[in-house]
Amino acid sequence: MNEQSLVCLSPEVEEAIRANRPIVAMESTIISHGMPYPQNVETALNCQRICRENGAVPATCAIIGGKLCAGLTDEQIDYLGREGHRVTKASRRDLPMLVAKGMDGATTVAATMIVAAAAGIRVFATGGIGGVHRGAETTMDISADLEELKETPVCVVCAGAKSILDLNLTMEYLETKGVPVIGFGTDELPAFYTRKSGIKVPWRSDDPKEIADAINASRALGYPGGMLVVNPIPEEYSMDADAINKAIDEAIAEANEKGIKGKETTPFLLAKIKDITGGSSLAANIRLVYHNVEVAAQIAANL
Ligand code: PSU
Ligand code: MN
Repeated sequence: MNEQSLVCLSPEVEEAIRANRPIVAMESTIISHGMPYPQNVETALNCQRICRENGAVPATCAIIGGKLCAGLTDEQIDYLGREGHRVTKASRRDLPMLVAKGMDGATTVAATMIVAAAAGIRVFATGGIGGVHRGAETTMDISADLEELKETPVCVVCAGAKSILDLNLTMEYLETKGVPVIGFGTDELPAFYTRKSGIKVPWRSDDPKEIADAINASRALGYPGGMLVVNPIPEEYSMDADAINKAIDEAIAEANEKGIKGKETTPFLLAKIKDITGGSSLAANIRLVYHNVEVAAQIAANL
């Protein structure tokens, strides 16, 4: 068994890698655990279309039958969306046993980076990354996504992180790990549903070509890890900060009351926030993902 024997590429992705064409990886936990059916499947398919319209080949990633798949069929995407929480949410620590058992898993940001890197894909678009949870000083709940950014050479384009997390601690953690964080057209870390958090990012770029140059420089420097591009939600879709923060506080209070822990925490909070906001948070979430796919495709085109 070697890494390549575990990887399964769709014909389109295989051809794009051979021809050195732009490719954008996408995750599948966002499909199974991040959004409800059928909006999850619609969004994933629209992301692939938007990616193609912007000149890049989409590679939605998942573990299927114990293989690390880059590029899924529409049927596989529909399956992950319908199964929802019945599919294993797969992060780094889950891949060895999923492979050994020949199981399916929907990949988080961390696991999608592993699949993308194994396939030779260098840019990845998603909604939000995992980070340092509020109260992590006692729970130690810190997403494996942050360690992966330090270790695996993939550039992740996201809309920052939701303030279900402690955004200050998340930035501190990334700084400690030496992960380059670049605001695309912004000096501030976006807070997913809103464009601002009041937290400065170390670098700003307004040019996808410049970000592609930084990816190449990171490789030339021999850095093992990736890069985080934070791209604010478009103004017209951004939410009212007070309303969304109230919903987030309520969701966190309920999670604490119910004793929700570990890998259940993020999916629980995402679903709760959607319920409390009557679906307006889902609409914003979908729009920001589309925007991230566009920017990721532009970066990939310049590599
Ligand atoms: N944040 C979101 N939407 C998501 C996730 C996070 O706004 O769908 C998912 C991503 O797959 C991310 C994962 O990688 O949750 C992080 O989970 P954890 O905190 O358990 O590492
Ligand atoms: Mn966690």
